[in-house]
Amino acid sequence: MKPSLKTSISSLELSNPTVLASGILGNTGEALLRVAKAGAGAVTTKSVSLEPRKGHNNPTVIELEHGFINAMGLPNPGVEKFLKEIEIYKNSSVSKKVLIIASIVGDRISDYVEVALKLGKIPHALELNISCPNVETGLIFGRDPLNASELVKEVKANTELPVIVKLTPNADKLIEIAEEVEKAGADAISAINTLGPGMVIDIEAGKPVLSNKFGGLSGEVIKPIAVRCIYEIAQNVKIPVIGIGGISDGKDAAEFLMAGASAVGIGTAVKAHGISVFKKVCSELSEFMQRKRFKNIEELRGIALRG
Ligand code: RRO
Repeated sequence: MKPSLKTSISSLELSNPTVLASGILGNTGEALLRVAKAGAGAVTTKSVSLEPRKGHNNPTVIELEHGFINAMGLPNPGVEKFLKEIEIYKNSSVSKKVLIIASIVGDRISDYVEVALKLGKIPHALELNISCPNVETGLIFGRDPLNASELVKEVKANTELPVIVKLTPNADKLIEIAEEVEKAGADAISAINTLGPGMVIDIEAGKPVLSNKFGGLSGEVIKPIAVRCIYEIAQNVKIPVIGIGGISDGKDAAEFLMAGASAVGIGTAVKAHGISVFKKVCSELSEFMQRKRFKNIEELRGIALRG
């Protein structure tokens, strides 16, 4: 019999564990619908802020041998405008089966709260992005357990939606932060955001390639760090974890699930290989589970923690 790929993240039921990670194809309702129809179990929007943001000047993304480096600088049209895109998604019947997670970001707690209030119950869940390496304020919450905890408490007090908190690998107190956000009421954790900051220099021009000079690394190159982060987070909290970082095939997904993740976020691989990656990851994961006689995701989840 074919294994079941169903999974859940808090109250969110997913038909399979693949989730479109924030930042790729998450700018419009139409693009999010394309990803949902291509087989994702859930989709996450690009991070949205209270006011529109232009982002950094080009070049903002560079392809490397085994990944990407980006310093987009949070470009987005602001929550008022973005709400319409989420509504486009919600008005499609696909949204009943493939849930939409709104990634939100701010410079201060009141920004996150206002964005959450404006979004109301339109998305199915909120993801608090406290981990963007490309803006000064991105790490105020992501690197400090107390700030992260305060933020989660305030947002939780102002929304009825499940709250997922996206953590950064660029924090020396990762475990403490995970524990604090759990205590503050977070419903789930997603990890990791991009690694860094890193830098690439154009040796012909003798200057950094990114206009922002520094950027966050994503893709295959960061996978072992991401797996370790998920393993350590899952060892220390009970809330579900969405594992993200360099996942592009069924084996990668199995690795994150074994490290304790309940679902897997896919971002850079969509950029590199297209939206067929969701079906590919699911069919390869299913084959792997069948070969190893895992009947469902729950049997696979966290076995490396116990092994
Ligand atoms: O827009 C960005 O520069 C960006 C964001 Br919000 C993020 O969370 N992670 C990232 O690598 N880039």
